[in-house]
Amino acid sequence: PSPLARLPPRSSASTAGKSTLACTLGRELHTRGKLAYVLDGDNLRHGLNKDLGFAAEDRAENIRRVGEVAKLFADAGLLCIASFISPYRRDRESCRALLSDGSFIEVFLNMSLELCEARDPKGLYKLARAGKIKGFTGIDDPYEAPLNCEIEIKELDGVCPSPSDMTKQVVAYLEDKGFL
Ligand code: GGZ
Repeated sequence: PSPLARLPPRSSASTAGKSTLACTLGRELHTRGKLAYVLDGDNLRHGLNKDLGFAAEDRAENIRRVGEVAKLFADAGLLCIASFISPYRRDRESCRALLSDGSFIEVFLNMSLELCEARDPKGLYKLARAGKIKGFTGIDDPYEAPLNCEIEIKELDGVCPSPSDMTKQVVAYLEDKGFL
């Protein structure tokens, strides 16, 4: 199969399900005998990108490095799953331009702010609403929804699809395009 680099699920911000989907999808790909690796804030923002914060230029640099790392993984023949907010369209498009045609698959987790905020497992929205975190995506920082994503996963009647249903949607796309 052609190398795949996927960048990046949207969330209206945190808690839209991007990390959960990335993890479930990664496991499904491994089960199918594919080499896959998940890039996530948890493994990049504590290491390679630990010098970066959340200002627009830092987010741009975060995603630029993610794209370059994803490209290296793709060159090595791995399926790379990148789950970042990546709120700016131009940053996502720069990553798309790095990769060969068809190998950048943008997955848009189209979840409402209400749904994300209602979950809030780390209490980050609460802190952002209280003004204790500034520049929080969805509260006082923008999210530019994609105009041309390959896959859009939507909430249904105010409920986020299960990780398994989200994974099925991505797997169906990958099968259709011959990656699996
Ligand atoms: C958005 C923030 C912020 C601000 C800390 N805005 O739920 P989480 O905790 O684990 O996911 C969020 C994560 C986003 O990091 P990314 O590297 O994906 O962001 S970007 O692509 O925009 O560079 C959240 C936490 O970091 N977090 N402060 N101000 N999310």
